[in-house]
Amino acid sequence: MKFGFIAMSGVRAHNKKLTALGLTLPGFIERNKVIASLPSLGLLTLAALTPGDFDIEYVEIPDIQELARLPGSFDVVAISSFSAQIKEAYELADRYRAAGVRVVLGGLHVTARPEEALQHADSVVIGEGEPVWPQLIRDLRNGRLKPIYDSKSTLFDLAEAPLPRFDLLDPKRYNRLTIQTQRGCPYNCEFCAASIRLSPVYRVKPVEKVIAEIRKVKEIWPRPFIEFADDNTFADKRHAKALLHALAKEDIRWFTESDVSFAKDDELLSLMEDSGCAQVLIGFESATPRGLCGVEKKSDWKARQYDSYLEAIEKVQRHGISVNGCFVLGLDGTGPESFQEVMDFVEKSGLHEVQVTVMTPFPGTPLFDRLKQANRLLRDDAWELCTLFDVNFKPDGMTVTELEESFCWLVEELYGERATKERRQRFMRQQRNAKLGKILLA
Ligand code: B12
Repeated sequence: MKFGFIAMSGVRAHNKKLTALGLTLPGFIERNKVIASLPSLGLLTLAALTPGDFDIEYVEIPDIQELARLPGSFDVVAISSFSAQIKEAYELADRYRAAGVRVVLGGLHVTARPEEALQHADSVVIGEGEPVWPQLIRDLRNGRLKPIYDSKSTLFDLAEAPLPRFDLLDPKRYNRLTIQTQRGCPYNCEFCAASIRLSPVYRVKPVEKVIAEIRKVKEIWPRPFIEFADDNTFADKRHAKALLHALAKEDIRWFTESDVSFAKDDELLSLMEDSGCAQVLIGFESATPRGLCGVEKKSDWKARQYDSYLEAIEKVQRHGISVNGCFVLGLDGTGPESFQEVMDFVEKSGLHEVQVTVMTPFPGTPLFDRLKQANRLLRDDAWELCTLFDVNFKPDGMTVTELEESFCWLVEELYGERATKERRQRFMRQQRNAKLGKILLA
C-alpha cells in the first residue's frame, strides 16, 4: 500500500500591505528564509510508526494553487494541519478523495475542529498522533477506518517516541531541522495554540532519546543546525541541564524557545553556551506590564516576570547567545502607544532579534472562546486569518484599523535596513565587551 505523508509548508499572511513590506525589508526576509523551510516533524514521526511493508513518501506543498496535479499515486494520505492553511488542506483532501485516495487528517487545527474536518476526510485524529496510529493502521489494513480516533484521554510517554524518519528528507532543502525535547508547558497562556492544545500535560523526552534523534539527523546532515520544536525547553531545569551536558558532546548549533526564567540560572546559561546554542526565542509578549495582566491563566505568572526582562536579555546575550524577543500586539489593556513602546524596549534592551505578531484567536484556545462569547470576533471560521499577522478580533484599546496600520508601521521600523543593522552592531559590540571582560577577569 502506498502511503503519502503530506505537509502544507511555507509561511502565510493575508494583509497585502504587510506582505508587500515583507518582501522588501532586510530583517524580515532573513527571518523568513530561516523559518519557512522547516519539515513537518509530526508527519515524520508518524511515518516512523508506519510498518515497513507500506511504501512511504513525504511531500511538502508550499502552495496548493500551484499544483497542476496531485502529488504521488497514493492509496492513502495523511495530511497535517495548522489553522492558517486548513482551507487549502481541505481542498487538497477533497481532491484526493475524489481520486479515490483515503484521507486521514490530524494536527492542531483538526484537534480543535474535528467535526468540520470530518467533512473532508475518511478519518480524523484528535490530539497526539502516536497513541492511536497503530490502531488506525490496523483498521486501514482491514478496510475499517473509523471516522474519529481520539488520543486526548491517553497520555503519550515520550520515552516511547519513535525516531522520526529524517531519512525521508533531502537535507539540501533545509537550513535547520526540528527535534522535540518536551511537549506542553507548565503554564497556560490564554492565546497559546501550540502543543498544550493537543495534550495539557507537560512532559519531557528522556535525554538519550533526544541524542538518538540528533544522531539520526546526523546520518543525513553531519553537522546540523537543530531547531527544538518545543514550547518551553527549559521549564524543567533538571532535565534541561542533563540535556545540555549531553548536547555539548554532539558538535551542533541549535535554537530553541523558552520562557524568561532560565536566564536567572548561571549554570544553565554556561551550559547553553558550551553546547552550541545560537539563539533563544523568549515570549516577552508585552513591552510594558499592562499587557501581561491575565495572559497566563493559572497564576498570572507572566505578569510577574516583567521586572526581569532587561537583565535576562543582557545576561543571555553576554553568553554569546542572541535573544529573539517576541511581542504580541493588540493584547487587552494595550492601546496605540504599545507600538512605540516595543520600539523603545528593543532599543533599550539591546535585543539582537525581534518577532512581532498580532494577537490571534486560534480555535481551541481560551482566548478564542472568550472573544467569541464577548462578540469580539470579526469573522467566524476565518481560519485563513490565523497567521499571527492578520487581525480577526476587536481590540479593547484601539480600533481594528489602528492595530493593522500601526502593526505595519512597527514592522517597517523594526525590520528596515537601519534598525536591523543597528541591532546587529549593538550585539557585536556587546559580544566584544563581554569577551574583553572575560580576558580582564582571567
Ligand atoms: C515547525 C513549525 C512550523 C513549520 C511547519 C512545518 C510543517 N509543514 O509542519 C513552518 C515554518 C513551515 C511553520 C509555518 C507556520 N506556522 Co508554525 N510552527 C512550528 C513549530 C515551531 C513547531 C511545530 C512542531 O514541529 N511540533 C512538533 C510536532 C511533533 O507536533 P505536531 O506537528 O503538532 O504533530 C503532532 C500532532 O499534531 C499530530 N499530527 C500532526 N499532523 C498530523 C497529521 C495526521 C494525519 C495525524 C494523524 C496526526 C498529526 O501528531 C503529531 C505527533 O503527536 C510551532 C511552535 C511550537 N513550539 O510548537 C509553530 C506553530 C505550529 N506554527 C504556527 C503558525 C501560526 C504558523 C504559520 C501560520 C505562520 C505564518 N504566518 O505563516 C505557518 C503556517 C504554515 C502552514 N503551512 O500552515 C502556530 C500554529 C497554531 C495553530 N493552531 O494553527 C504554532 C503553534 C506557533 C504559534 N506561535 O502559535 N511552522
